[in-house]
Amino acid sequence: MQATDIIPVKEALKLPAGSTVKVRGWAYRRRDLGDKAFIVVRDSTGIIQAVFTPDSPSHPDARKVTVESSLVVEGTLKDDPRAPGGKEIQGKKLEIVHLAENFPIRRDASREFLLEVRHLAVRSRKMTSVLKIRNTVFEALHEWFRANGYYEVQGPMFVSAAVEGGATLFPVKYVDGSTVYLTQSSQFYLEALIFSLEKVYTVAPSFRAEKSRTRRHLTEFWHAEAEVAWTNLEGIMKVEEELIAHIVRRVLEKNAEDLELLGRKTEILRNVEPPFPRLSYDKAIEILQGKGFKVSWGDDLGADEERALTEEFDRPFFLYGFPVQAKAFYHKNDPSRPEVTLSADLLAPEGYGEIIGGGERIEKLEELVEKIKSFGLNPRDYEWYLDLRRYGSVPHAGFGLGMDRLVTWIAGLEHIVDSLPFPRTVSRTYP
Ligand code: NSS
Repeated sequence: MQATDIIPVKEALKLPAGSTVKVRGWAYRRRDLGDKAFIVVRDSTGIIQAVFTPDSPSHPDARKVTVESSLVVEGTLKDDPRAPGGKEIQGKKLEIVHLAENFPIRRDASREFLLEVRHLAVRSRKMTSVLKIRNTVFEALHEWFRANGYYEVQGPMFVSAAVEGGATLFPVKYVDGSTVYLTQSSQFYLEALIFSLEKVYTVAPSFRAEKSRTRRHLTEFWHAEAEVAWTNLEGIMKVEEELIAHIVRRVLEKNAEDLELLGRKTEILRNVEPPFPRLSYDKAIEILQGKGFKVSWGDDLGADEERALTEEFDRPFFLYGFPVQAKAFYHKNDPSRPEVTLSADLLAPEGYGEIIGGGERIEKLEELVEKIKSFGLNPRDYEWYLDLRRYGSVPHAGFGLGMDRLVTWIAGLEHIVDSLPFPRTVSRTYP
């Protein structure tokens, strides 16, 4: 390789002092100190400082550079403990590719403003690290499913019936004038596909018209879902814990620098090894009552209750055995205790709460029809789903994992909107 080839900043920082290097990127910081012009160059791999003194023919240009200008810098590497990465480029040549206008984002920018200029804010070092972690999370998920005999499939985004209750459906006026909805979950389509492929998964957006403005709700979120024939609740919980452990291990391996930049403490992430602890809903109610929560058996547990339960654990844990009325109609009731479902949520520790919902499905036609009716729904709206119980029905189970929630927890973020580049919430669809 010739010394003047453009190389990534991260590679440049590894070379010995005296090397000639050429890097390109954007001006992350810019200042003059006496007659020296300093430019910190940022590329996708890191940042490096370049200094231009008056003896360089590029010195006048270096003084003109504005924050976020795109540029190519060439010079000699020098050790400098004060510079980021411990090295500095003594600048010889500077090519300004584009002189940026006055960049609107300042250090004291408010959270709301940063969301308004998200198309620019995604350049921040914090956001870059989150997106690198997110990339590993998605990559590791595919890696695990593929290594374990799953087929990746795709369901439709336009659907005609609710999976997770009518209250959060997004109606869309369809081309023929009818009303259809954006999907809340691909579960029913995955259930149809286990009859040929047995083990399937998908990663796709799901849509929920959530009115709740919380730190963990998006109106459009990335949903990883899996469905497995011939298995039960215990079987699917094993799948979930193996999958999550694999993803976390990969992030620890690949994103140590990003976790550090985000100030993420990694002790808890290192605890993420199967088997995960299991807490029954019954016990959870006792714990919550002991902590002074006004909850009684049968109630759904909200974010506050979940947060209180996470204080009891230093790793992800399963909450199982939810009451029938607290879970969607498709969950199978426990034959030995019909008032509870064969379902489990996986909760992340440190206050984060639910990241997965899953469980066993009803495989008998009559039982499913009865349950649909008992939820006040019309079996006719679920004709094709009922068909799956008419032709070679089998016991099966599955789950849905909120990828944005998973990234939020792994990266230790305060709010789900920071786990993806362009969040969609109750109050935001721009940029
Ligand atoms: O409603 S879920 O608990 N379950 C389902 O949708 C099942 N039909 C999935 C399945 O078994 N195939 O949602 C699953 C997960 C949940 O644990 C969250 O992590 C995530 O999806 N989720 C969300 N993330 C972000 N924002 C919103 N609004 C949201 N809703 C669910």
